[in-house]
Amino acid sequence: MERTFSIIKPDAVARNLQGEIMAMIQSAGLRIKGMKMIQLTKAQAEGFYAVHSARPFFGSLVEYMCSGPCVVMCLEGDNAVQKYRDLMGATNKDNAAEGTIRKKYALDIEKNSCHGSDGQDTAAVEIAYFFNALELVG
Ligand code: RTP
Ligand code: MG
Repeated sequence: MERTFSIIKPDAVARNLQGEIMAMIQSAGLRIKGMKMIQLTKAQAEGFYAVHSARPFFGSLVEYMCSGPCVVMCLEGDNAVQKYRDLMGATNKDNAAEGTIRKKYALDIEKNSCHGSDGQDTAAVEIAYFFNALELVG
């Protein structure tokens, strides 16, 4: 069993799509081990996406991620990191495969409806960034 971290991003929550995205996650065999709705502060979004701080899109990304509520989740399953990356599809919806969350719901390359950790190490850091032990079920 492996864990990954997911965000249903503000563009999707604004369109009330969190239930449909959670259904896709659960249908893929991933279990939700922790979940909450939050609105990120600028500092929290900058910290979360610090790896992208030198990229030209960083300021816009941070502003967008703070623009409304998100749903953050800890997901668990076999091969959870890759399984959820596959379910999300490519960053740019134009390159995302049929049946993926981004193909179905993303608005553009930035407002792409979901985040998923890119490795087991980053998953552990990201889960700990948003959840304490009492907020995760075993
Ligand atoms: P994420 O981290 O959110 O799961 O997405 P990802 O791995 O597929 O993509 P990444 O390269 O890590 O980029 C993080 C987020 O930044 C926004 N982005 N905007 N304007 C642009 O060219 C651009 N490129 C990326 C997206 O919201 C992307 O998910
Ligand atoms: Mg990424």
